Amino acid sequence: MLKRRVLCALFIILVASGCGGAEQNQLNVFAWANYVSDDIRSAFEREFGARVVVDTFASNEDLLTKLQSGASGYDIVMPSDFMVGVMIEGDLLTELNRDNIPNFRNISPQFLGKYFDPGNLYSVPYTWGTAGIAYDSSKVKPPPDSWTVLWDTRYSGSFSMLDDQREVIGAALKLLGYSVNTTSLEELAAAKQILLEQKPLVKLYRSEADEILSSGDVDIAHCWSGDAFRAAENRPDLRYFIPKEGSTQFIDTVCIPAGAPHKELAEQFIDYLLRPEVNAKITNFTKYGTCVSAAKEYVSEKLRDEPGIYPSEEVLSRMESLIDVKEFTVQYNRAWEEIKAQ
Ligand code: N2P
Repeated sequence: MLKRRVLCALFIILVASGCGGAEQNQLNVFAWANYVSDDIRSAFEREFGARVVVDTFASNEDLLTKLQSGASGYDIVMPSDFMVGVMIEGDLLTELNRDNIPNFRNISPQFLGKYFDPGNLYSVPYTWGTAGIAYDSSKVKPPPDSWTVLWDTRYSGSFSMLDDQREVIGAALKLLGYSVNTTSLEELAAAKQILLEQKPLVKLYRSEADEILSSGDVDIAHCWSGDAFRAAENRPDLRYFIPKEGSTQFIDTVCIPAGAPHKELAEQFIDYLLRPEVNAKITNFTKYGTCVSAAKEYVSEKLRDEPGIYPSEEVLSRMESLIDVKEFTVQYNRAWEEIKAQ
């Protein structure tokens, strides 16, 4: 009898605590740093009676590794363009139920139907931007216009590179006049070579460049556009430019991983992000370009007119999107390992 009561009490405790499994209304988000602001998170929590937990990753490859290692418990992930294709092929994403995402219609058509997910069955564009260089204009003179500033011994120990293999190798490839998507072993070897030469000058490899620029840890950073403008709010002398040799541009997306514990809540979250006012708030916070046309009128004027965030057609014509290089990826992996290991 007593035993039964104890068992019964134990059962109630386990049920009340969710059996230690996935919490009912908890949305687990795996995002780039500073992509989901606290006020967006808490506004969603209030409206949907849910809890949102956000973890961050530093590169597409980190995100891929996490999903490949099995049940991650994440409901929302944010791969960039080329990585969406890799993840679809690897059966790592779930098809979206568009009925739960009516605000999908708010997305500008220019961001839809891309090669990595032609029907947008798995991915919703979230934000877009470029990679380039941020520098403190009171310390770096004359104003640089080329990737070569990141090989200039005068700035040894005062700059950072992204901690992202395709972006860092891509910067070196661009400096050499090659495509960021090269599948030539010679071109890749040449890029690796100059990155090995650069390494003693690099203070650190870090994707969260806004943090180290704001804190003054570095005066120059290879970074993504939004991070440069976020840091400039704390350090007004910072400027951002896209090197004359060209660079990368990206579309980051929102997806639901295969086996996500809270798929419907995840779709509600995606729909929420696509409300024009909410999307504008996100853009005002992340300082990346919005993919929601109707959001633009709520985006702060300063950002809307910022050519570093919305570059001219001329600048965009020098940009490349990273694409999946398929079997050649192992060569990039190997080159990156060697660069980081030295
Ligand atoms: C935001 C990082 C931007 C992601 N902090 C680049 N794909």
